Amino acid sequence: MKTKLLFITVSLLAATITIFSSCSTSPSTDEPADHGMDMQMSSFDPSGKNIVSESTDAVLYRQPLPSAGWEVQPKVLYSKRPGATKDDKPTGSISGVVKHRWLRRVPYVVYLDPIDDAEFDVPEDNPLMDQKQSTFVPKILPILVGTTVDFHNDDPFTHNVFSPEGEYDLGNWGQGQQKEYEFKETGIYTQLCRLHPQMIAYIIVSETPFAAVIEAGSDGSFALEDVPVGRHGVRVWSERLTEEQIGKSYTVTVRENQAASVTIEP
Ligand SMILES: [Cu+2]
Repeated sequence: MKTKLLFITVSLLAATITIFSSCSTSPSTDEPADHGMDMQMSSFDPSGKNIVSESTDAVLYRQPLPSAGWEVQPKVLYSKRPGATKDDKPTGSISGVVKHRWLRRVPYVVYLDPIDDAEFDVPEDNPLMDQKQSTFVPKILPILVGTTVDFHNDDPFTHNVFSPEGEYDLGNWGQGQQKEYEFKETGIYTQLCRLHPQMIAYIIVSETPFAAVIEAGSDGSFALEDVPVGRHGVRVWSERLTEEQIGKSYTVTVRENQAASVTIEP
């Protein structure tokens, strides 16, 4: 009974904050309101599967976002080149843009569907998922399946890393220390810290090394280099997209030494 009362109280509080923020900070009616919440709620869904609604009260645990500035800056945060391919196929590039209104607020990632007869080497240096000022950095990390990620703690206090989808808990460790984990299966892995419930990041494990993170607040453009020629499917993921939007594949044909363009409008 106490739990239920607490839930109702918290929900009412959240609703109040949401209404207040919507009135005071939303820059225009068709933009998502930044309700500025940075708290974990009772209906927290670590799988992310239920976080599909664009109504503000359905999204409960995202990172605080910069309140100042709505200017759009073209910026690709992360553009990944493949490790050495095992054969010498001719390549081209993909130049694209993601158009979706939540791009003003959260990062997106694009990645390629599996490529027939292509094998890729995992990077020699493990990519890093850092914990800095109680934030995972980066918030989205795309990797090739089989890659080992280093989890590092930069803060002068203890952090933890666990993932509901990965069913791993790497334990707790202090400043300057790190642990590693090998991702043997494709999928979206939420990264959480048991000690700081507001901390969240995502590791996107796909079957190719071709992926790009599109920073929140950017113009949505991205580029994928050294892609083998042929027809490819491009997919997009963000914590704000629905299962249906995540499930869509956008076909693009890459020709040798040419840039194929694709527009992704989830
Ligand atoms: Cu932590």
